[in-house]
Amino acid sequence: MRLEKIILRHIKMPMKAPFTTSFGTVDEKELLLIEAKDASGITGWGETVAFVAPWYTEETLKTTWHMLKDYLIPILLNKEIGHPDEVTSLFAPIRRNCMAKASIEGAVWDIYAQQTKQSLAQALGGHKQRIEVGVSVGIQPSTAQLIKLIKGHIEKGYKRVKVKIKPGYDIEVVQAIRAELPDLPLMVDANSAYTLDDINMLQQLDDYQLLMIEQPLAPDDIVDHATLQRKIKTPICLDESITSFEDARRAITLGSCGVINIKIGRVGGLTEAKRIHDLCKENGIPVWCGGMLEAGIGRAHNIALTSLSHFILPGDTAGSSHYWFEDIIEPEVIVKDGYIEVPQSVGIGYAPNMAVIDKLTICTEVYQ
Ligand code: OSB
Ligand code: MG
Repeated sequence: MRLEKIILRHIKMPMKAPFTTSFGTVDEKELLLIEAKDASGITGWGETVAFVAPWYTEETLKTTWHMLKDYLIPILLNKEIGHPDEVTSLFAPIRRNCMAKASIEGAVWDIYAQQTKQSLAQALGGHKQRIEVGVSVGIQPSTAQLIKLIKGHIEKGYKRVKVKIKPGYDIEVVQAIRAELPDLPLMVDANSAYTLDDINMLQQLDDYQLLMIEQPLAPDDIVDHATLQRKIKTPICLDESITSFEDARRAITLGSCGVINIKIGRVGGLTEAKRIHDLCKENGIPVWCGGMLEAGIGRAHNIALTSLSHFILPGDTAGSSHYWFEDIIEPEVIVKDGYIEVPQSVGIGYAPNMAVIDKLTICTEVYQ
């Protein structure tokens, strides 16, 4: 393939409810949509997942825009690309900036799937026909409100619930949930809000049958996580700390985690995500697909990735209506009895809804 035109659209989407973690709140999602046109007339779509502020990782909407415009698009435009895996090598001279790289690499994968007349899931080597879905619940003003929300999600069929924790909103919250919902498949995510000084509280969490505790310690750490994992029984799941295959290999070698959450944007694209999946499979480390409050295009990529065999735990890929009044794809992503059907049609399996996209677009840039 040869990309001869790339259209970037800056989109702002109102969220149904604000999403709060230990570090920040998102109440509207801004993103860049990448529409990449191949010389043969095929169009592929990608989506950036970086937030406006750098609280989750160092990338922001503006840094992804800068990287795309000044480095990544110039590398790919008019270059002959045989297979999407080549994009990872072409981008290798650019350090990090994983979310920027992943957004356009996703569009290349979409084109490749269409060119080879496969679904994106098939192109990636995924065979699951449907995927299991969990839901991630942000920090709430009260425990009563949190439990009410969780009960609503269970009624909708979600297979597991993740709650965000932070210092002062942790053990009591877990205790309260367990008192009412003793059998709920439950996990917590700290988004790096703790240090080894909090070991007492982290050890107390062992009493609540949590499936895992996600990213308790620093985003750039795998040493303290290894120390912590030796002192608690609950498996640690790494999120922020894993930005590449090499990070995953080192974390597994050190015993820093029992589970890895794979996010396409965090690791720089689908090719790297697949490599991490394969490594975890060889090493018996369960994986699941994380979420970044994606709109429909990013969500479609997550669904395709999750069709790979070793995504054995429910992901954070809730349905469109969990986040949006109106999603940017047709049909919207639907969760039924806790499952999403993996689309079998060619490409990402959902069509961009241009009427909604046009309504939400703040500005457009064209590169050719
Ligand atoms: O840490 O997994 C996280 C959302 C934004 C940033 C980081 C995280 C999350 C979530 C929600 O937990 C996942 C989702 O519903 O998309
Ligand atoms: Mg997380």
